[in-house]
Amino acid sequence: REWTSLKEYKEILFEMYNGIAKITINRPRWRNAFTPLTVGEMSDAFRICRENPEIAVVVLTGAGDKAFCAGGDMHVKGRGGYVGGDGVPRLNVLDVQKQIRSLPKPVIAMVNGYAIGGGHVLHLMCDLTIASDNAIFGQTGPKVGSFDAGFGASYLARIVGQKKAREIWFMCRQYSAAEAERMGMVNKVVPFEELEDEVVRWAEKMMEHSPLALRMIKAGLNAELDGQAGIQELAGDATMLYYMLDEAHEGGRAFLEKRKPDFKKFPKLP
Ligand code: 2NE
Repeated sequence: REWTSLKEYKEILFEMYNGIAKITINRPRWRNAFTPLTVGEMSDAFRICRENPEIAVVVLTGAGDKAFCAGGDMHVKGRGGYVGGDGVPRLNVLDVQKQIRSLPKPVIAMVNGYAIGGGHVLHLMCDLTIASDNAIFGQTGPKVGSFDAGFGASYLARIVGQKKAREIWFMCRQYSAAEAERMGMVNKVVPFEELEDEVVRWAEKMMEHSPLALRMIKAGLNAELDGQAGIQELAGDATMLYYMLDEAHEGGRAFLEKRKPDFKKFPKLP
């Protein structure tokens, strides 16, 4: 399979194949732990995934055969956040979580090894998780002086239930791919050598389906949990669809033509 590079970065790879974009955290020496730069680059790539109409499905993964992502890079964890080249502490991974959540296209986590801490939350945020049989999942926050009480807590609990979510955070254990699948946070486990093929198969299957239907379903599933922000997403999609109708254009045209709009001709469906 020939992936072509979409943009060059320092700490991630950003590639595309047949309508599928792949974002790879590329710091295998540190189990793909992220720095503010890694996260800034991911944010830029996810923005491009949203904007580029050629991209139908996005895959998030880690380089190598050891880790998907081991969370924030502890070497640069300072007071107030992870410190980047500009000396400013940040927790910009939370912005990427929101980007994945609101991206109007399916995002698949291709978990190829450890998904730990903030890396575990990243896989949770993805719409689907396909894991290789060597994948290991877990939170470490309370052990290493951190926590994610946002999506990392409440969305985790929505997926695995309150008791398991509390166990995962309070005990800081590691879970096998099979256990994660049983808990409902992994869609499928395959041998490591088959991981990418399986993910591409899932992506291509979704690409046979109506992109608008997938978009609306994702927004609807989010809206139930995300309060006003979730309703805003769903409402934005409703507005987009409305703008596709003559009824919406009549209003705009009438304004520009300095006449009263004629909305009477439009159907009032039951
Ligand atoms: C991931 C894990 C379990 C892998 O273990 P193993 O035995 O396969 O590898 P090892 O030897 O621990 O790691 C290999 C190298 O990667 C570095 C290690 O320090 C080691 O470096 P050297 O000793 O060879 O020099 N490395 C691994 N993870 C790193 C990290 N996160 N930051 C910096 N360097 C890292 C094992 O490595 C592990 O448990 N890692 C730590 C996982 C962790 O606690 N992550 C932070 C959680 S907090 C967080 O991510 C977070 C949050 O809670 C809330 C908001 C945002 C972020």
